[in-house]
Amino acid sequence: MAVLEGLEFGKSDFVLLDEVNIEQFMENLKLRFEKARIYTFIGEGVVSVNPYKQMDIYGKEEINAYRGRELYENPPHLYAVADAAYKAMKRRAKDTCIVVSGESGAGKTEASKYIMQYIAAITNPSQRAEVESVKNVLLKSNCVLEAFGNAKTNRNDNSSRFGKYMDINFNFNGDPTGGHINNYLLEKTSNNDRYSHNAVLSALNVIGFSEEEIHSIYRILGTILILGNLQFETDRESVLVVGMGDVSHIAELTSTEPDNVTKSLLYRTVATGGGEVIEKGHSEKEACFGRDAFTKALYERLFGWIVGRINAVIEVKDYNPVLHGKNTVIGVLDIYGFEIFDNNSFEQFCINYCNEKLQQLFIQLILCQEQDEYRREGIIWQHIDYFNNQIIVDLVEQPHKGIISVLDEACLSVGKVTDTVCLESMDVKLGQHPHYTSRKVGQNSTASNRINYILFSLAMQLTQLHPSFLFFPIAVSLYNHREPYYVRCIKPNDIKSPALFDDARCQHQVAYLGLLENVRVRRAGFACRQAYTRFLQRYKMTCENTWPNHLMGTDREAVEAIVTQHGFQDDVAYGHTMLFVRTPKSLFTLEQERAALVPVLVLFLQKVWRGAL
Ligand code: AD9
Ligand code: MG
Repeated sequence: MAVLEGLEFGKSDFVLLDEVNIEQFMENLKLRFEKARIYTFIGEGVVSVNPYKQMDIYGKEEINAYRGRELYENPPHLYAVADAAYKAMKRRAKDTCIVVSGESGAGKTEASKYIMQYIAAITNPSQRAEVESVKNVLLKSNCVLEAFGNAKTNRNDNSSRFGKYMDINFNFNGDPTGGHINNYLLEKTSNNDRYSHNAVLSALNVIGFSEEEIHSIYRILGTILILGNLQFETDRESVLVVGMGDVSHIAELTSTEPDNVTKSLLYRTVATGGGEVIEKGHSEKEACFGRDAFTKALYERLFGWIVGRINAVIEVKDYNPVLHGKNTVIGVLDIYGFEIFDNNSFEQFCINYCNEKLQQLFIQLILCQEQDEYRREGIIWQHIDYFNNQIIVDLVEQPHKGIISVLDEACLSVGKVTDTVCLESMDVKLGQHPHYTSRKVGQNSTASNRINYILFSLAMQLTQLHPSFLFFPIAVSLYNHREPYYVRCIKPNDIKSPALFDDARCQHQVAYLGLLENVRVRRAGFACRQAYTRFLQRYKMTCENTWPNHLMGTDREAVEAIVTQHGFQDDVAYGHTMLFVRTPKSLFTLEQERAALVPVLVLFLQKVWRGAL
């Protein structure tokens, strides 16, 4: 077990706490943060506390220390998790994914980048040019995506306003052959100047954007900027654009006529009851909503196009499974963290809903599935209670009465439904829900008109653009079939200080991330499991009774023979179809022995083939 660190740094795995309770958990987390130990394991996952200062722990030396090693040989680190996912992919041809979660500013994006850098550093030892170029694009794409998709908020100076699921594809050698980026819900309410123009330009060039494409990006950005500042005025019942110079400028940038611009800003097309299509003028307020929705749509499309363009460069080409073996994947999921502002809009609703979905998946995979598997396999197990946030997810997405469904209904009749009607409908449908609090219009100063604004832009998006959050379930199902590895990020304080561990804030995050339950399940359970046949195949050479073939009745008996010969029978339980191992140390001993035997065996077989034996 991670013995390399002394106890003065606390326990390097929460599983090793003397007692699993919130006091001990918090004490350990705080001690480690204060001793600049920002990572702590929970089994194969890692808890990370944002240090808010540069740490000297991401260099070549650390990369080499973690490369190809077992999880518990080194102190906890992102690299240990990245390496575990990589090994699972390489050794067992498993598709894996690393899910990085935590609230806004907790360090998810930084963690994802270190993970990507680690994977890039340990692959392609022979420096093949085509693999290097894939790695280059994958790494550079972060800079471009952040330049267009991040913004300063009061929670995080470099906040991701989009969710990113980056897949890296590998060949049988374990070298990256390509990748794919899925982006979800770009929040479009801010622009960002954090990224130096030159760095972004150079990244665009490396990725392969042509001069013409880069020029088009700037034209669209110009349009968005001017459009966002357009004002309207009402002159005797009709609505006009203030400042026709801007309209001409937009027309020029978008290669159209000024008339088309004004028309699309001031009118909408409506179908009458008799099937006739007419143009109806906007009110001043509607024109403002339309302008905002259009600006956002343009920005979203630009961003989507950039992501698509990067994907076209890195997509796996000419992959022949017969020649190249199974194409395996590691995904890294970095979504916008849970956030609450003083004024929360539809975006916060979507962001927080996504986070609830992620937590639900974590619960399903780590807590439910784990316990289900023990039950299925007949392993004696004491059930552990945990808060299941399914009830919150239901509040949002239940058919016919969830919040989305109420909003949907209201969207179908925009113009007729007022804020009050919509809120009342929520009260009727959700009033009995234990986690629902009724909101009355005017109850707080920001609520009025908010809903109408939300509905209008939602209606625009639903009918025209399909906001990507609706596709979030696809992201969820994408990683449902993969072996998940978790990085759970914690934000130590709200003032971005490297020296402050705000106990209450941290404890709150530990609670809603379900970390204590995670430790309990992990501790009561078994770190590793393997089907008998697979276990036998891999380790039969380490036991004289099973090599080259066993003569026992069943594979399970043969596995028992291996376990007993290596003396870790007290560390395992036998299920119906698989072996459960409590601590990874036992498997590690077996792995080492196997690694030592493989070359001897190869030599032996070579001699047999040459007829020397
Ligand atoms: V949001 O949901 O996108 O708003 P993130 O992604 O969780 O949020 P981010 O990774 O952007 O947070 O981290 C916020 C800031 O914390 C960074 O800009 C760094 O200044 C700081 N940070 C985070 N992790 C580290 C780290 N490992 N080392 C040093 C860090 N600084
Ligand atoms: Mg982020």
